[in-house]
Amino acid sequence: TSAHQQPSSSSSSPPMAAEKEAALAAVASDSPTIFDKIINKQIPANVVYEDDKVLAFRDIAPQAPTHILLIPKVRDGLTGLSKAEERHCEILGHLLYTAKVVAKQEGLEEGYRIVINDGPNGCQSVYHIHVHLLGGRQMNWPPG
Ligand code: TR5
Repeated sequence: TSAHQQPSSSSSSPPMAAEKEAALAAVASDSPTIFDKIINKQIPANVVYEDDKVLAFRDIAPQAPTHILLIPKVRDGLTGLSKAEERHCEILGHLLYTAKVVAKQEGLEEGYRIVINDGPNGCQSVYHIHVHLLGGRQMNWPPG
């Protein structure tokens, strides 16, 4: 989709399946991502929560009435969950706890879903770890 600013998604091309786009994104998984520009305020984002370690902002292509991404401000090798090492335990816990705080802030009393896509099969398209917080509608199971 146009939300994913990958080289393959020029406006003249037809929309690409998310799965294919995710596979292409994995090729350059160690490069800076669009999220660095959001952290550095080079491009705007709709920020809903921020502290010294974590930034939370609304997804540009929401898949639910509430769709927020939570990211660490410093990637520190954490391109995805599969790259996690023991030193990342604190930030991983902080991301999850912050997801709960933001869910409450967003009024998601009826529940919500937390998603971390990893790698091509997980449909990951941005290689800076992020937690999706989705809510405001009934989620389905199994997921697609
Ligand atoms: O597919 P994964 O799990 O990697 O999730 C990446 C998410 O980043 C998708 O849900 C995209 O919609 C979202 N995304 C991509 C861009 C973007 C964004 N959310 C907010 N703002 C964004 N900007 C400015 N640019 C993007 N390319």
